[in-house]
Amino acid sequence: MPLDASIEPLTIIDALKRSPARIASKYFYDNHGSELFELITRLPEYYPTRTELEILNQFGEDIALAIGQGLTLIELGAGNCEKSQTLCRLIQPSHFVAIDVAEEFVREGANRLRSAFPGLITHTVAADLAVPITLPTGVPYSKRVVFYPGSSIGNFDPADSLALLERSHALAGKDGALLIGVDLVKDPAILEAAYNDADGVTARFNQNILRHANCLIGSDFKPKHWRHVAFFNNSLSRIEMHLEAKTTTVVHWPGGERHFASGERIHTENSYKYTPKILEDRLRQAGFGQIDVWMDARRWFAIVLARTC
Ligand code: AVJ
Repeated sequence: MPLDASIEPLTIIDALKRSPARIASKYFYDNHGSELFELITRLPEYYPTRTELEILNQFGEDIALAIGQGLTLIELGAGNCEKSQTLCRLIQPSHFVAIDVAEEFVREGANRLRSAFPGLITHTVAADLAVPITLPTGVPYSKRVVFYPGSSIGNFDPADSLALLERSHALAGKDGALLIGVDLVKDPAILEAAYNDADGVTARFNQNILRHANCLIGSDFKPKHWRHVAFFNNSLSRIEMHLEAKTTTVVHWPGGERHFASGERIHTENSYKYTPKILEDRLRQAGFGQIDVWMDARRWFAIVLARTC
């Protein structure tokens, strides 16, 4: 994890001292967390990943036709680049740029992609999507398609998601587009099951953020002492994940500590669920023009192509 040691630990500690305490969800993704997330994507309860792939496969030709050819594919939060594999087969880009916070992980993904598509020029960028992204020199300016799959936009609250869409618009450039996957509002029981899987993988993923925090700030969290809590917040249209102290506990780090009462929570994630209408409105607000939407038959997930004007 490429972290700026002079800034990041302070941010984590500040958020931990607040009431309620928070740990930003980007800290899920150390290497172990990225592996756990990969396991999540294969859980029977976790429908988003497979539904998105289903849409890509079912409507691949339409999507490819709408996007066009000879372009530069820029994937945000690329992870293992598995989805780009499918997309690259469909649209045959000339360049591929993978951007992710987990540097090692994304390098491996890009390497796999390069061997699957000889001749494809690939770049990797280690970056946090919460700040403006600078691309390496050599990335063409024209015909850029920013790919943001997996409903990763769900982690951003409405104001931040708008900012992210605006940055994507800028990144895509003049004759570019954004291809984005979003999880849709549905029966809360289905949503909640996806974040409370029977095998407890999501619980381990949630608890792992504490181990990662221990590495980053030298704290002494004991992950097993924290219960995984996930529920749908209907009024804010989001899944919330928290870690709840099983007993009264004090967490220490060099230069500080925080007392937690039994039952007190640390908020670790929001995962916003969209309606197609809300997403389209936000895309227009961010400056996008023509919009195409593809959905699975159950309307659980949407892939949206938004063109820059
Ligand atoms: C990667 C943010 C899309 O919100 O569904 C999965 C992360 N958290 N299970 C999501 C996640 C718990 C995931 N995103």
